[in-house]
Order: sequence, then structure tokens, then C-alpha cells
Amino acid sequence: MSESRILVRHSGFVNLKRIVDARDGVLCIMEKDRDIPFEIKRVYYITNLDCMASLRGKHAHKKLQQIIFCISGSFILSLDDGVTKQDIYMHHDNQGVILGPELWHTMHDFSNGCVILVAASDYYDESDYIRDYDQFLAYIRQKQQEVRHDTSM
Ligand code: T46
Repeated sequence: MSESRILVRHSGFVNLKRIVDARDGVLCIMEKDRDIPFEIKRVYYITNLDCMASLRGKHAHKKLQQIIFCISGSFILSLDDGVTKQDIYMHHDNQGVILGPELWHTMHDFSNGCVILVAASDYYDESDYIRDYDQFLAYIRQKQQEVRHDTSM
């Protein structure tokens, strides 16, 4: 499981400032423009993930940009850009992973008390989701053909 480097396209790590002092507790800070490479329009969180067997995500977005954090506990984030696949062990409360567009992502193997926090670039829109894996592969093939066509002109 590679953690030091993100290998898939449309992703990357985001490291937040983490403050620990003599008191109990950890303070992590996410600042507009400084930490997040897009304007945040929505924040959501996922709790009660006490089941190792549960599975979330299993989709890609067409345009939406997001950053996913595991602010408590741990889980495995599986990323797939259609060519490269990578599993990331999410367990640092201050380290987020960019979920750019056209990136199939699945969250699984949640620890007890796992809490996921996501910052998103846009409001919820079901038409932005690709929830079928074969459709995802066809979508990115079509996008790549469009890019090749544009660059050859
Ligand atoms: C993602 C991963 C990381 C809403 O009505 N509004 C919202 O803002 C969201 C996020 C979801 N929903 C509804 C849509 C579904 O009827 O909540 C239901 C469950 O959503 P979904 O199955 O997409 O949940 P996850 O946990 O599989 O995926 C979520 C986000 O939806 C998704 O964008 O990238 O977390």
C-alpha cells in the first residue's frame, strides 16, 4: 500500500497545519486558498462507520473536485484513474487526499469510530456521478480521445 506518493491522476495529498500543545487534543486547520485548491461550496461528513464489511463511494465524478480526510480512526481509500490503481491507508487526521474528476474511488475497511470529512467544490448533483465502472472506463476513453483530437488541431 503506497502512502508516500500518489500515483493516480487527478489526485494528490493535502497536508493541514496540525497543532498539538500541552493540553489534550489536536487542532487541525483548513484555510481557503492556502490549503484547498478550489472554492469550497459544500462540506459533508460520514460517521457511524463501525463495520469492516461496509463499502462506500464506488463511483467517479465528472467535474466535482473534493478533498477527503479521515479525521478519526482509519480506512482504506482505493483510487483508480482507469489505468493505475492505488490503495491509500487513511489514518492521519491532518492529511487529505484530492479526489479530482474522473477518479474512481472506494472507501472500505473502516475502523471503529472512523469519521470521514469531505470538502467539495460544488453542491450535490447526482448527474455528476458515474456509478457504473464500465461507464467510467468508457467515459475516460472518450475524454482522452477528445483531448487527442483537440491537441492535433
Ligand atoms: C463521494 C464520497 C467520498 C446528498 O443528498 N447530498 C450530498 O451532499 C451527498 C454527499 C449525498 N447525498 C445523497 C445521495 C445518496 O442518495 O446521500 C445518499 C448517499 O450518497 P452516496 O451513496 O454517494 O454516498 P457515498 O458515501 O458512497 O459517497 C460520498 C459522496 O456522495 C461522494 O460524492 O465522493 O462520499
